[in-house]
Amino acid sequence: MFKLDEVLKGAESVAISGHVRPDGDAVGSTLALYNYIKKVYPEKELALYLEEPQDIYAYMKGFDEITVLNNELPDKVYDLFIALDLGDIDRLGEAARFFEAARDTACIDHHISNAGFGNHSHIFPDASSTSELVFDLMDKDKIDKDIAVCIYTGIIHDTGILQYSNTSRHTLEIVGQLIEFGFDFTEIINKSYYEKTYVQNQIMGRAIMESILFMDGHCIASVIDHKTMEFYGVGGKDFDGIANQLYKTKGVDCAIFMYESSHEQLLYKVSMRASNRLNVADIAKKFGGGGHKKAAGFSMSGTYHDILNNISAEIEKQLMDS
Ligand SMILES: [Mn+2]
Repeated sequence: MFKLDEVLKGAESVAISGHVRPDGDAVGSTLALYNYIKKVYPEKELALYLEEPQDIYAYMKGFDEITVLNNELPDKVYDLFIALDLGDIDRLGEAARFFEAARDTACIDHHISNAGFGNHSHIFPDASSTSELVFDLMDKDKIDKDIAVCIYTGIIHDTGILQYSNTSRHTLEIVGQLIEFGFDFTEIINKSYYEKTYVQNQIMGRAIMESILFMDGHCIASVIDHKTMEFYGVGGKDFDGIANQLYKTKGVDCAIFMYESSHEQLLYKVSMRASNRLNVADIAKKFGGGGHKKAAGFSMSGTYHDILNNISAEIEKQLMDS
């Protein structure tokens, strides 16, 4: 736990970043903090580094000021680097170089898999989102409508629009304070959360159609291979919501969705969703990934069937213990 003002004090240059393949919470929390520091400490040199965010988030202030991570980054040493919404430095991607070079480092996060890193850490696995933690750290009088929109976005994305069990009374009280700023929250939910492109809907349909039920109907799994991705012209960012949709299947305790992230290396990106009977954060951690008890992910190489067998063995162990 730390005080934002104290961590920022003395830092003339500050860099902020969130996890690779940034989701609503990663984009929302980093932009909220970026806008806040820019407003409260205009004298500080400030940069926000992220992997290219989806343009569904372009309504947030500061979106155009994000430095998109690519291979031509400056050799810059920041006084302070703040990592948000990630449980492991590896999840910073190319921004890790700034973290390693920085004179001082801080971490704000809510992943249960976060063992703690950085000189200052603010890690609360019970928090709905990093955006909620960012709100807690801010001086409430200095939050404006633009900052509120960013925090709101992060909270609704990480709580499945205030429905997951990570939604607390505190979360709802924050949301109550945020909507008093008078932004169009219905529009934010529709455009950034529900809206899908035609091919995104098609690929979700395909994943559901070809899914398989196993373990007596307790598990559901689906895979999208490289060939199918090429056919539809889709990539990692087009699969949001598929694991959640699979999980909605009646009787299912665990949903597994994977896609081939590298055909050459036979590498799959795996997303898992689970009921109270399982802790998929533990499974993800075992395979080098991370996340939350009910939603986690990792990458694994091998064939689809090998990977599924590896995961199934872990699920079986947990179901037997539960
Ligand atoms: Mn998050």
